[in-house]
Amino acid sequence: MTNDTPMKLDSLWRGAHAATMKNGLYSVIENAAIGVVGGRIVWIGEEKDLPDYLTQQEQDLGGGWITPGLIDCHTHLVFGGNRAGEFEQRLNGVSYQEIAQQGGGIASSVKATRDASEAELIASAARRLKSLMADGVTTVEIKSGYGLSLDAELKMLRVAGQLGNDFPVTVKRTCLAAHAMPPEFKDKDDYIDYLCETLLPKAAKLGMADAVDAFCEGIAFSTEQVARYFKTAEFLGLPVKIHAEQLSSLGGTAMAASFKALSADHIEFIEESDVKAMAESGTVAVLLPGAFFTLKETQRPPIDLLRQYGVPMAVATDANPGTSPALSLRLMMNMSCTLFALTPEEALAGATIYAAKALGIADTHGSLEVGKVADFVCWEVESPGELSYWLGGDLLKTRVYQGEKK
Ligand code: DI6
Ligand code: FE
Repeated sequence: MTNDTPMKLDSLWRGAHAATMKNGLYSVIENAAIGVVGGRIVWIGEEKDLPDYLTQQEQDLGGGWITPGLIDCHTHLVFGGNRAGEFEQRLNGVSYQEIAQQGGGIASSVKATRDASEAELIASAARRLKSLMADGVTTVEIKSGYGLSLDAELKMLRVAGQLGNDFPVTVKRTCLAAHAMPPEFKDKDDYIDYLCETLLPKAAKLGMADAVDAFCEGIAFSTEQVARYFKTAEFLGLPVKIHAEQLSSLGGTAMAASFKALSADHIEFIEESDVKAMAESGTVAVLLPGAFFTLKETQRPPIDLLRQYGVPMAVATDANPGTSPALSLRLMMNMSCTLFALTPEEALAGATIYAAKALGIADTHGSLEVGKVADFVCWEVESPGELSYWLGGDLLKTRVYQGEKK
């Protein structure tokens, strides 16, 4: 830029290297500088190339690495109670299914969530949200799915929205009403009818869901039932996502791809034809190593096939009280490397740019590029690979949300 008028910035950030994650790669800028106006990045490059500028706020980050703010694209952060007791039972040899038959499992979280007040749900979810934020998360997706009635699902979605108002974090809300069977219904098709006729239209009309999700599994809903529910979502203009092929291969992923699903999540049991369908529909593969680990699964998602077909891979916590009580997205990045053989670069792309794509917000979030929202983190590390290397710990130095230190 050879312009006589200096560029006017709200803030200028310098003093660290940046892994911008442009195109899903580190795309490193050494000795980077980032100029922000109105919460958006207006300039990014090497500090030595900075044109003349004026700003009220110049911040020296004091070394380390800057990355995009982390994006947790799959969580069930809002729920009543917890299931630590079931964890102990499982360690003593009681199976997940036996626990479910005794009224535990998802049903116990549904009861506790229905019984909890909004204030109680906000307070318990806020603690979990703060853990994610302290470890670099600036955008989080939160699903409903422990309400399973109009009132209780809307309560969960309202709580999720309130968390986004109360904290410096962007919340994307997903309606997962097709998660399990509520006790009032005996027949799965009847419940799906209720979701299509009543619950989804109401949630859409109130603008309380950014997307719609379903659990497609033998213990939950069939491919046909989920397809019917997705048709309603499509009619209402809501994008879809799916929990599929986690424990068995039912064809949910390929069906979801036919609806141009934003993402198919878990997907341990997908086959080559599913991967091909995902590549064609632009569906992101969301890997959830926390649930894989907790359930002691052995079938890994087919990472090589996903790479071969160029399907973008995201990594998320799946934070939930049953199968993934995970509160660090960085730990999930580590586990995606250790358990699924992702590279640390793929893991970081999976928690930034491809997580943004899984939420349909990659045009504004997930990488450090001009025009994008200025959500970024400066870490006390010597290389970006360290983010996937440490198991936990406190690496965050500075967290910037929409251009402000928060
Ligand atoms: N897949 C899971 O692993 C969780 N939900 C889902 O659809 C389980 C949630 C729970 O056990 O509470
Ligand atoms: Fe989940």
